[in-house]
Amino acid sequence: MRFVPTFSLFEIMLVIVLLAVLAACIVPVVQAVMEETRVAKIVDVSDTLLAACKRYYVDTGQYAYEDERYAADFYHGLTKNDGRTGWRGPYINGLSPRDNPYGGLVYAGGGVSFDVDGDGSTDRSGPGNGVTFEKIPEGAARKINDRLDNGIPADDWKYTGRVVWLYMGPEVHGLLMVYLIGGTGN
Ligand SMILES: [Ca+2]
Repeated sequence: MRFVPTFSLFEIMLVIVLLAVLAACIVPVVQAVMEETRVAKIVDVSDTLLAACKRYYVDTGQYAYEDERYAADFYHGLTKNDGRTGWRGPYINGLSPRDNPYGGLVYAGGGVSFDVDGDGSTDRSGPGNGVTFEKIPEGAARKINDRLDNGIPADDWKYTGRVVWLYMGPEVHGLLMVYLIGGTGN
């Protein structure tokens, strides 16, 4: 005679509840790990661009653009010969939405305006390099800020230091900007 296990409704309900509790415990952990991975990616891309922009500046004496919003070679100096004297690139393989784990645009520009030392006034402005990531949630921006702006007073972390974060409405969401090099000031 074959043994057929039977479960009471109570036992089945117990298993379902236990699975639900288990899932409720695991999901936040997985989400936290995924956010850490995304944060690390953005810090890594910023570091790569910093090195690339420095090499471009050493070669050309100018600040590069790498901006997919525009087609002209002038806006792709890190990947293509943009005609500037001394250009010896490419300085990076490319810059695409794959470099932004939150799915927004990412672009490096040839101008900066940052309160890098966090004293409340802009101290790096004018020609220089910064990188912008679109669609960055505030929680992730705060973590990136804590990695790159360690030591800058936290009260106004959104506006001071190398990392700046602005909420730009539901389409772009959070605009995260990281100072790289250049700019003049005190
Ligand atoms: Ca900051």
